Amino acid sequence: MRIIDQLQEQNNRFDEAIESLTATKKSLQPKFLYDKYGSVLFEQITQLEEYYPTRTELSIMEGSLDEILRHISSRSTVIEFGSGASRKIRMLLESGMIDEYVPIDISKSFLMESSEQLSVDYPAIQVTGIVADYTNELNLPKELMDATKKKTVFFPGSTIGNFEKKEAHNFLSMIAALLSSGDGLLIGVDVKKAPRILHNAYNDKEGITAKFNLNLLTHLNRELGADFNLNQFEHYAFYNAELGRVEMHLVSMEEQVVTIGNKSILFNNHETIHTENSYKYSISEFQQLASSSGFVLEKTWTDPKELFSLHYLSVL
Ligand code: AVJ
Repeated sequence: MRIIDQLQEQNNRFDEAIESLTATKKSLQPKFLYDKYGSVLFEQITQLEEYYPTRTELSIMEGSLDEILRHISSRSTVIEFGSGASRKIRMLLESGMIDEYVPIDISKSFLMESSEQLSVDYPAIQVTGIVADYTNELNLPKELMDATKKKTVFFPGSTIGNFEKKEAHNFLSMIAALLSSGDGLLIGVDVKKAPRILHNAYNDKEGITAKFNLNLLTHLNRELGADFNLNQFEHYAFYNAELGRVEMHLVSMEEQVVTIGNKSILFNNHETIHTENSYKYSISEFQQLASSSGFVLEKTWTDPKELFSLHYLSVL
């Protein structure tokens, strides 16, 4: 097991946060949700009754595992973007068909822990963890991208939904360009559905999603020495049917000034910080996006209620 840390070079990554917080419409990129505690809170979200994506994707994988593995084929390398707790990848690693696993995650401590455990549980598999922010430029070590080896990129959980449509196209095109002919992408995409189900999935009764969203401010207080008072902000999430996305915001519950370094940022009463978009796709919308980004559609799997979809795409 080895860990390659590409994030330490990106020492300006919080400059983006200050920039977007001082823009006319305040926002913060969802990657700032994932410090160590944020990753732990997200794992808790995946266990919630209201948050159907994770268990539905797992059930789809369980139901079609043999077929999925036939596409991935043997002695292959699997590169996973945003690896998190790796419950899904374990289903693939169990098959014994994968030689090398390359998890890529922005949370170093979370990645080291999960990579350590995986290399203990699967001693025959070479685990190379990469600490990186894949929404920014990504350069994977040459030896991992050897064209003679079959490679599959695994991008589960509908994290593709965090990208604006144009960015999603660019990101998929970047992956297609990284891969060689015959390689593939196994990607999970949340499907458009009744607004009430989507609303509930991001406004759980236990308030874990609210904690996850507010923890972003604790992350900035720690990393930037900011003085956000979490009691003066509130979680707010809703489904924007027109744009086909769930939006998460943090609402300023009074007029207040937050200091970050030498910057003072004024928040008007009820002004929001836009912290995440989670775009939802109909099956055909996503298939169009994938084929316009350099991929060939091989197979699409869904659950009986079409709550979630999993796609295997190949590169010509
Ligand atoms: C990890 C980005 C797929 O958008 O559903 C969960 C993150 N945000 N609850 C999603 C999330 C609020 C999740 N993704």
